[in-house]
Amino acid sequence: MSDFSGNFNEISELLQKGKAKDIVGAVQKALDSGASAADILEKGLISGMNIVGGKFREGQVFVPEVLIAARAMNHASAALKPALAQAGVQPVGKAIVCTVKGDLHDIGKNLVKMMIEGKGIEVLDLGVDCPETKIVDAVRDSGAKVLCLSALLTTTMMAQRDVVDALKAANLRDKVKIMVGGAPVTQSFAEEIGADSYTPDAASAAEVCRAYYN
Ligand code: B12
Repeated sequence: MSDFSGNFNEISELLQKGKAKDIVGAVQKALDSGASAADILEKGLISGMNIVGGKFREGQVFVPEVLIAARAMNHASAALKPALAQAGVQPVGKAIVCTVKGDLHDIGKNLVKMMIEGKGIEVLDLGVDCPETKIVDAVRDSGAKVLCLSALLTTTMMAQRDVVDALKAANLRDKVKIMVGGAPVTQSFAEEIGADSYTPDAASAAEVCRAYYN
């Protein structure tokens, strides 16, 4: 395969600058020149977002810059969606995704959603800041076999435990496989709260999720 690294750097830089319109063109250009959607996501978009995250941590950029980068990320992800999805495949089943209560971060959740859809699974997206009651109702009513909970804050990851407990209290724990993720979440935390699985990124999340339908 030829070297697309120039495109990946360009995409990463456009993301860091929050150039929402230009990044869609750059993503399309990379796809047209044969780069895979997974590489564009990892080497361009996520690596750019990680740089923004590092600068945010160091106090070199602030919330407005991060929001502008996040908007560019959402535009670029939407442009990648057709390439990630498998056209014309009958859904094998349904999954629920959401970001837990108190947490507004949705970029990772949206990527997990897209990658899962790309595996031919229908996704019910409950959005961000999602209370346990809404999740319990969705598990009861939707027939989804897998529940994916995203949390980006050390404080809100505790809400993942609350969801597991709320499902137990509603006698619905056995109805779904619970997957947890987000930057602060770990395998041992997943085990501690009684979730079924943890994975560190959207691609592996989609693999594990798909396996639950076999
Ligand atoms: C973008 C961002 C924001 C944006 C969010 C915009 C949006 N629409 O999402 C805004 C500006 C709103 C924001 C606000 C805040 N943020 Co913020 N934010 C970030 C930042 C820079 C990037 C997060 C991101 O999108 N990463 C890229 C995605 C692709 O990665 P990801 O979410 O981790 O997802 C991947 C995996 O984790 C996994 N995954 C995700 N979900 C799931 C689910 C399942 C089931 C599975 C299996 C896998 C999985 O797959 C994804 C793709 O590979 C991070 C820093 C960082 N580097 O993480 C800080 C960060 C998360 N934020 C932080 C903070 C402190 C805040 C605020 C409290 C700031 C403030 N003082 O107001 C608020 C909180 C708002 C709230 N209530 O939620 C801290 C959290 C510290 C902590 N440990 O708790 C971080 C780490 C920055 C820092 N270093 O200080 N933030």
